Amino acid sequence: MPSRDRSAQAFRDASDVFPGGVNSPVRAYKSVGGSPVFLKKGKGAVVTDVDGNRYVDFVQSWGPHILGHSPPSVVRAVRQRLGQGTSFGAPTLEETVLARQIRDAVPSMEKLRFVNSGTEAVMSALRLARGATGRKFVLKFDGCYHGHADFLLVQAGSGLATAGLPDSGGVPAEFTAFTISVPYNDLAAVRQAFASHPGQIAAVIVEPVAANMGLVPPVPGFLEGLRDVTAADGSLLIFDEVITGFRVALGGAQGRFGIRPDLTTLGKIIGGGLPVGAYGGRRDLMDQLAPLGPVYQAGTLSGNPAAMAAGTAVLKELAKPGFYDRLEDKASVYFQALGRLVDPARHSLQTCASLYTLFFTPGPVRDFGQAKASDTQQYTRVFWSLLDEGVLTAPSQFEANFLGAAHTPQQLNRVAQAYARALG
Ligand code: KE4
Repeated sequence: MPSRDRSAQAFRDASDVFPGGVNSPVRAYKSVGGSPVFLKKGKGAVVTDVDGNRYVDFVQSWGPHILGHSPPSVVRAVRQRLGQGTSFGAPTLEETVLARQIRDAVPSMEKLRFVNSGTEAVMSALRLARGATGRKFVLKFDGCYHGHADFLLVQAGSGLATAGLPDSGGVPAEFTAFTISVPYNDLAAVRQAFASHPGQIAAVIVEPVAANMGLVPPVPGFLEGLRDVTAADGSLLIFDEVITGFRVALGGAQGRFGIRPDLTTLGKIIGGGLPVGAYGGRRDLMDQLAPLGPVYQAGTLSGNPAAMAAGTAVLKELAKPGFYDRLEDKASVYFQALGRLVDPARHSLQTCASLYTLFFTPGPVRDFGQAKASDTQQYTRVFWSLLDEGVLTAPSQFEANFLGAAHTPQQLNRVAQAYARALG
């Protein structure tokens, strides 16, 4: 059993100054118990904690590190940029460079704007949707998480699901009165919501591959149905691709599944681990933003040059021929190895591209209700067993795990063996 005494002391110290000892709830290991590891460095697929323990990392900062930690080209680009100044509050060339890379890969984003987080991107996109349509209601899906804007903390996934919080304190009922939440993958429920609110729903926002209740892919026809229902009602379709963007394909889930949303939100990968978010879409919508139009959104550090430089370096790598084929070929070998270990009567392994979740409930898991039936005590037991063998997975059943280019077949083979012992 590796010593994690320094992490434990660090957690005690942090708990004196941060609520729960962390700056984001899921990091506190509340749902798996125990004391979280404090990480010191990352290189490739491996992270090292403050006790010197090394782990093959599948959290990957919750998605940005599709290339692995500290990729040389990214570190070089950020170092070079930082030496010229960290932020100006003025436009820089780097913003346009990254925006053009994004638009080349995601053509539905005819215009876009950078912000500093996924939360900001989603909050801004929904304000724009309401401003452009003049409608009040927004429709989301149970178990999906779109950041922590007040009106979206309804049946949300990720840290709220982890904490068993269907909603959040501090959000007056009036703030969520125009938020409709229905089960994921349930087109009938969506149609019913539109029938009950004809011409009143500004937008449907969806994780095109849900990754915040554990990994729940869309059933065939679900995304196409959302596109049809919203178009028929004059409502907007927003793909929240903060996780899936540049993850499940260079063109994101919209490229993988061939659906063109009206607006898209991005984060994580496009900043290479530095704070960034983006939202964009139809030109006629985006041109309603200040300073052109009446919908306001702003940010001191939006388009931060170092984050732009990091994003550009990452997207240059991702655009190289064969990147996603190689990643998914490697991932599918690993998933097949895991698949041979699971007992369909007790587990379900759900994957999409380089994302996966092992649920401790028979599958398929198609929505939040089914995900919540998972045996989180079994999840916890396996989490700690893997951690003790040097494998860092998501410290919550209601999160996804991330593979990247840096995970080697040898590491993945060793990890599969650790799973075999943990599940044995
Ligand atoms: P941020 O504000 O955390 O950058 O992004 C919010 C967000 C928006 N949309 C989707 C689909 C997301 O997954 C997220 C944030 N993802 C979680 C992990 N599931 C962030 C981890 C955390 O909260 O610490």
